Amino acid sequence: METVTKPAATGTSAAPGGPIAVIAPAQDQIDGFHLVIDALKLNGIDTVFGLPGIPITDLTRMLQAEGLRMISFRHEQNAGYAASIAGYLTGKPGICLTVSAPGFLNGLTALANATTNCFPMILISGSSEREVVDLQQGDYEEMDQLAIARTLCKAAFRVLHAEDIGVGVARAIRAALSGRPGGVYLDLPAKLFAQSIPAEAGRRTLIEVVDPAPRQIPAADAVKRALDLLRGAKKPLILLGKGAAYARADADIRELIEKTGIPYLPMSMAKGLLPDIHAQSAAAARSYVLPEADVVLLIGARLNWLLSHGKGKTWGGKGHKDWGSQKFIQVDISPQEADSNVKIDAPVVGDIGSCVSALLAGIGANWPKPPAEWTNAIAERRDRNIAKMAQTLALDPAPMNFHSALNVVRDIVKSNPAAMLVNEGANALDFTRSIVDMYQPRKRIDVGTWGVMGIGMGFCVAAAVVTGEQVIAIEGDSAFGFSGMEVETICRYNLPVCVVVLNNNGVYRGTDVNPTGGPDVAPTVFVKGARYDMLMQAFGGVGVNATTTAELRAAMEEAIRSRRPTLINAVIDETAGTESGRITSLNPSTKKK
Ligand SMILES: Cc1ncc(C[n+]2csc(CCOP(=O)(O)OP(=O)(O)O)c2C)c(N)n1
Ligand SMILES: [Mg+2]
Repeated sequence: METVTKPAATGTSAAPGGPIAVIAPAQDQIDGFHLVIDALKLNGIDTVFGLPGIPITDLTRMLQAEGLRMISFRHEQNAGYAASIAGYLTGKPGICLTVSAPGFLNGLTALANATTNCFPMILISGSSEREVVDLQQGDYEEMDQLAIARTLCKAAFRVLHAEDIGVGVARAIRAALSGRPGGVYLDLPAKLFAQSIPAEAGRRTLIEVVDPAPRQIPAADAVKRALDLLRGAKKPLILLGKGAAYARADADIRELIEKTGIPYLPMSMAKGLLPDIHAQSAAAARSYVLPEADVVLLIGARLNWLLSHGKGKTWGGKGHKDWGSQKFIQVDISPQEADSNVKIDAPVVGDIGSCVSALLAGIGANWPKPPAEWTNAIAERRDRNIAKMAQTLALDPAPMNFHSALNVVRDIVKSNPAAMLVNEGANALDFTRSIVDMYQPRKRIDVGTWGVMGIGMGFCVAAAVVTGEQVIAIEGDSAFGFSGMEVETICRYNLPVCVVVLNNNGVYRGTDVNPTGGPDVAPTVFVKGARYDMLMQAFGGVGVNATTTAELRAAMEEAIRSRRPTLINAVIDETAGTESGRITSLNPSTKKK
C-alpha cells in the first residue's frame, strides 16, 4: 500500500504545519492495475488473450477477478493472433497482454500481421524500469519496446502515470478502430501498476470512447463518377475483399450485387459474404474474368500481390508489368490506397458501409443488367470448371489426397454453415479455399495478406471464445506445427474445436530427398507417419487417426456432435502437394538451363 500525502484529518498526530503521512484506506485509492481494468471494461472489452509473468501476472489475475475472460496461452504469438482475429470478428479491438522484452517480441509478429491485415488489435505489454532501460543499465528484460513497436503498427503509446491510463487506453482504442483498422501498441511500465491515486478522481480520468469508428461518408461526386463508369461497362466485375466482410454491410453488399446483376469474385476471407453457390459468383471462372473485365469495382480489396497488383498476364497485360485495359473503381476507407499499383479511375473514399449504401442509392431501380454475352460466357466456364472439379472430388483414392479429404470437409461445412473455418498451409490452404464453399459472412479466417503460417490454433481459440460456434480448422502439417502446443489451451478451456491436420509428411509434400545421400532428411520433410492426433489425446481431447474418407467423415461428424476438442490426423498421399501450392511462381529460382 502506498504512503500518500493527505490534508490534515482529525485524530492524526503529525507535527503542526507538515504534511501528514497516512496509510490510505484501500477503498479510497485505486491502483494502476484497476485503472487499466476499469478503462477496458468501460469500453466494452470483455476478453483478454495473453500470457502471465512479470510485471503483468497480477493484472491477469485481477482481470479474471473483475469478471473479464482472461484466456491464457502457451506462447504470446498465438495469443496475439487470437486477439487480432477477435478484433476482426467482433469489431472491437482484440487485446493481447504480454510480459516485457521476449514476451513483447513474441506478440509483435501478430501485431504487425494485424496491421497488414487491417485487424483492430491492441498489444499491451508490461515493460521494465524506464530509467534503467534508457541508460541501458541491464534491467530484467530490458528493451526499448515502444521504439521497436512503433515501426510495426498503426500507433504506439506509453503511459507513465496512473492518471493517464484512461487517455492511453482511449487513444489505443481509437487508433485501432478508426479509419483503416490496425494494430496498436500500448506500453505499460511495471511501476505504473502499483501507482495509486484517489479512487474517485482516478475514475474521472477514464474515457468511454464515443464513436470509435466514425462513419466516413463518400463525396457525392466520387460516387457519381464511379456509377457513370460502371453504367457504361460491357464486362463489369465486382471484387470483394475482407474489408467488405469486416464492414458488416452484408445486406447492402448483397443488394448491390443482385440489383446490378454484376458477376463478383470474393477474396479468401470475403467468401461467404454471399453464399459461394450464388449464381453471380465468378469464382470458378477467375482466370477468365480478370483479364476480360472492362470495369472492375473493388470493395474493400487492395490490388496487392494476391490480385497480381492489378496488372500482368492475370489482368490481360502482355508482360508481367504491363497493365491490362480495364478501368478500376476502388471503394476503400484509406484515401492513400488508390493508385498504389495501377491507375484507379474512380476512387470512392469512405467507410465501406456508407460507400456501398451511397452506390446503392445511386443505382436506383432501372439499372441495366450487364450484357448477356458476358454473364453467359462466365456461366459457361464456371459450369464447366465446376463439373470438372466434381469429377475429381468424386474419386476416392487410397491413400487420401487433398481433393478427397476436402470433399468431406466441403460436405461437413455445407451442413454446418454457421461453423467457423480456420485455414492455413500451402496446398492445404489453396485447395480448401477453392473446394470448400462458404455460406455465411466472416466464417472463413485464414493466413491473410501475408500468407503467414502460425495463425491456426490462436484463431481457433479466439473464434470459439468470441463466437461460441463450432470451429473447424483445416491445417497443413507444417502449418499446424507453428501453434500446435495450443491444443492444450483448446482442451483447458474445453473449446468446440475440430482440427484436421492434412498430413502429407512435410512442407508442400513429403517426398524430397537429401541430394547428398547423407543421414539428414531434406529440409521440407518431417517424421513420416507422425500421429498429431496423439498430441490432442495428451491433454484429454479426442484424437483420431483417419486413413480413409469414411473415417474422416465419421470423426468430423462426431466432433461436431460432441463439441469436444478433437484433432484428426488425416493421412494424405505424400506425393499429393505441389511446391508452394498455387504460388509456385513466386519462388525465386536460378534461370532454367
Ligand atoms: C511464418 C511463416 N514461415 C514460413 C512460411 C513459408 N511457408 C509457406 S506454406 C508453409 C508450410 C506448407 O506446408 P503445410 O502446412 O504442410 O501445407 P501443405 O502444402 O503440405 O499442405 C511454409 C513453411 C510462411 N508462410 N510463414
Ligand atoms: Mg504438409
